[in-house]
Amino acid sequence: PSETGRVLSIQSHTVQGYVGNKSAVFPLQLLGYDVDPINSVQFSNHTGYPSFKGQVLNGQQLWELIEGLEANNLLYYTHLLTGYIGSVSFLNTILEVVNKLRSINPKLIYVCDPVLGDEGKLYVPPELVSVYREKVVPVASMLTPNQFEAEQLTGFRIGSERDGREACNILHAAGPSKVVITSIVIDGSLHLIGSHKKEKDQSPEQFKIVIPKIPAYFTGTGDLMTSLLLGWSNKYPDNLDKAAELAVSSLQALLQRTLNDYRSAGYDPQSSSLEIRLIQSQDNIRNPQVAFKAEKF
Ligand code: PLP
Ligand code: PXL
Repeated sequence: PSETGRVLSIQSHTVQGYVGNKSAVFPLQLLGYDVDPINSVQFSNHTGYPSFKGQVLNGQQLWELIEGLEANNLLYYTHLLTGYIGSVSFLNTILEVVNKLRSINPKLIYVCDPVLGDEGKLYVPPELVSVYREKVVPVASMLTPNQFEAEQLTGFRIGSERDGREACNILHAAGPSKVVITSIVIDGSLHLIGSHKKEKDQSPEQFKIVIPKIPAYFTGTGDLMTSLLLGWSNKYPDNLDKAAELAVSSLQALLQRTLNDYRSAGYDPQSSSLEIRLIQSQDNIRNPQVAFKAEKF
């Protein structure tokens, strides 16, 4: 494995529970990265609860933090990581951040989870879709959409594995050399599809990992998955399949622990969204046992 790095992670913060930076920062630290979090919001809890309170950072305020870092020569990063973004103005400022970081480190890797929605529903303002499609995807190094997001970004309906691979091809043509569609539901099981275009005029190396669907709903798993993919794909830059095996195996061990803990406490895991047992799963993050193998196409 090669060197680790310095990650600027611009995501949500929740006081209680694990989504956004709360879900992404600790795993990256466990994997040996220096992580500098910028909290795009600070909320009491995630928005799936009946209510929440808190503050939202605007694009101007994000830029102030970047200027503060720049004034002290603290803007050298190997990676930028972004997740849920709630407004066009904030997303446009992220684009300025990408440019600024690349002016300091031209090799900066931008890992983008293009959070738009899930299961047929948008949960961001619809104007964000075209900004992601036209401006963000082209500058991303690695993209981790779910099925719905890949469809929104390509305009291509995904109904099969073959469609998933084609969606990856379309996304590669727009910019990112690594694409991981984190979940496509096929015949009741989840398929992750990974795609690495190593050379401009070569077809990408593609693989799938079949994941059993766990009968519960979790929040923060997408954010965790993207952070693990960043962490492992940087350690194995030419083996996206191996990186994805490690990430999926960590995540599945954590989800099983979460489910078991809720069950042994007498909760019905299907009754509401479960808070992931992130801290308790630190060994599964540091040293995942690969239980899910990638199958190359
Ligand atoms: N939930 C489960 C059970 C998963 O296995 C995965 C990814 O592997 C995810 C969620 C993450 O998917 P998404 O990016 O749609 O949140
Ligand atoms: O995991 C995505 C996410 C990010 N940020 C906030 C959230 C959620 C999911 O609920 O509430 C504030």
